[in-house]
Amino acid sequence: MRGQWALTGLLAGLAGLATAYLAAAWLGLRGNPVTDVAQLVIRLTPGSVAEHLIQLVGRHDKPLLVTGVTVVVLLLFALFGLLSRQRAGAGIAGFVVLGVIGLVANQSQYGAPATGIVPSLVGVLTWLSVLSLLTAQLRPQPFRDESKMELGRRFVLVASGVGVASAVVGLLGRKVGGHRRAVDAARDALNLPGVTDPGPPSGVEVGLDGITAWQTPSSRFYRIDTALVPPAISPEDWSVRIHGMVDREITLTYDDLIKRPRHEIWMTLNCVSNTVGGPLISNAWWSGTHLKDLLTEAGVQNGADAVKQTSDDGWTCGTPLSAMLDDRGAMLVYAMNGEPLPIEHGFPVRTLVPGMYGYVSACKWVRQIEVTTFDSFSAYWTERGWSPLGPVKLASRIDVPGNGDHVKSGQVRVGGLAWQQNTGISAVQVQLDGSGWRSAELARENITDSWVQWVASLDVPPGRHQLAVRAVNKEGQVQTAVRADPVPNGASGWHTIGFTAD
Ligand SMILES: Nc1nc2c(c(=O)[nH]1)N[C@H]1C(S)=C(S)[C@@H](COP(=O)(O)O)O[C@H]1N2
Ligand SMILES: [Mo]
Repeated sequence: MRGQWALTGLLAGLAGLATAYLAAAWLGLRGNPVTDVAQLVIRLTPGSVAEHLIQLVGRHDKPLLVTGVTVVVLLLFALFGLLSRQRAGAGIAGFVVLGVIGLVANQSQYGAPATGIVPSLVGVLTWLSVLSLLTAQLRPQPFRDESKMELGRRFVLVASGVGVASAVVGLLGRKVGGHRRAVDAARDALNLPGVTDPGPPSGVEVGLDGITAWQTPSSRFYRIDTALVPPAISPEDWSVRIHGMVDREITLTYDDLIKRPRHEIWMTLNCVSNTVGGPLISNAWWSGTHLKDLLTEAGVQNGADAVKQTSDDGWTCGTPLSAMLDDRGAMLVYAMNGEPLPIEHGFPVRTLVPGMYGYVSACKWVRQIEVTTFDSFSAYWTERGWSPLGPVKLASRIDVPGNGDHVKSGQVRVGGLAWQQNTGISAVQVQLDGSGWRSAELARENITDSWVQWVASLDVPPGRHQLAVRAVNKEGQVQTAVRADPVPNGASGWHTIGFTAD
C-alpha cells in the first residue's frame, strides 16, 4: 500500500517533468527545470568546494550534478506521494514548493526570458492533476462498490497509462529538439572564406611515441565553463558591444566581425585549475580579429586598467587592459582549427589573450566588452577566491613515460611539453633520481604562444626511478620548484613521476 503511494508521487512527478521538458523545448529555452536547478547549485557553490569537486570528478562534474539533482527530485516525488496518504494537502504543498524553486532557478539566470516561467507552471499543473487522478484510485470511493482487488487493478491500469503518456511526452520533447538543433544547423551552414586550416607546422613534433599531439583536435580540446547547457546563439542573433571608458561605443555583428582584417595564430590555452602535470591544457589554430584595433577605434580613455567581459550566460572575467592593447595579439575569435568555433568552445565568438589563464581572459559566447577599472567590479572567479590577475605560469610536463610505467632499462627516451604563452620557452631540463639537471632537446619549431614538445635520452639502470622536469623561459627565468595549489592564481612546482626499468 505504501509502495503504491510512493509510486503515485513518482509517476505524477515524472509526468510533470515530461510536460515541462516538452514546453521548454517548444519555447526554444536553453534548459529545463532540472538543469535550471542544477545551474543554480553551480552558482551557489563556493569556489573552494567547486575546485575540490572538479579535482575529484574531473570532466564528469556536470553529468554527476544533473544526476544528483535528478535523484534528489525523484526521492522528493516519492516522499510527496507518501505524504499524500495522510493528508492530500501535504503532497500538493510539496509539489508547489518544488515548482516555485524551479521557477526561481530559471528566472534568476542572467537574461532569462519571461517565457522561462512556462515550463515550471506547466509542470506544476501536471503534477497536481496527475496526483489527484492517481490518489483517487487509491482511496475507496463511497458510491462505488469495489473490492480491494478491483481497486488495485484499476490503479495499475491508470498508473501504467500515466507512465506511458509521460514517456511519449518526453520523447516528443526530444523530437522538438528546440533551439540548440537550429543553431547547430546554422553553424554547419556557415562559410568562413579565408579561414585556413594549415595543420601542424613541420618541426613541432619530436616524434616520440605516447607524447601528446601538438595540435589538439577540437573534439578533444579540454572544456571548462559554468554553463550546464551551453548558450546556443545563432550568428544573426549575436553582437558584441564595446563600451565603458571609451570615446565611441562600438556594436559589432557577426558579419561586421568576419569582414574585419583576419589574424590567425597557434595558441595554447590552459586553465588556472590545472594541477602540475594535469590535462586542462590544449593547443589549437585560431582565426579572428585583433582586439587592439577595435579598442583603438573605440578610443580608450585615461584611467582605465581593466576590461570586463560578459558572456551570453552572464559569466564574467576581468582582463588587464594592457594585455589587450599591447602587441601580443589578443583576439575576438570565430574559428578553431579551421572551422567555426564549436558551441561548447564559445560559438559564435569568444576572446583569446595569449599568456593569460582562461578564467581572466578567454570569455566564450562573449557579448560585452567593457573598458573599466579593476576597482569597480569583481569577476565570477574573483568573487570565489581566485586572483583578479591570472598571467600563465612557466610550466612543463612529462608525458612519456607515464607515472608508474614499466620501461626497458638502457637508453630510454623521455618526453613531454613545456609552455609559457606570450613569453616562450628557451630550454627544458630533466633530472633522474634527484641528481643533476640535463638538457632536453626542444622541437625544432618552437612557437611562443604554443606549448613546445621536448625529448631526452637517458641511460637508465634496472630498478625504480624518479624523473622530474623544469623549463626555462625566453627571459632566462627557471621554473620554480615551489609547490603551489591552483587556487588562487595557478599551480606551480616541478612535474615528477615514478617509473620502473626492467
Ligand atoms: N562564458 C564563459 N567563458 C569561459 C568560462 C566560463 O565558465 N564561461 N570559463 C573560462 C575558463 S575557466 C577557461 S579555462 C576557458 C576554457 O575554454 P575552453 O572550454 O574552450 O577550453 O574558458 C573560459 N571562458
Ligand atoms: Mo579555467
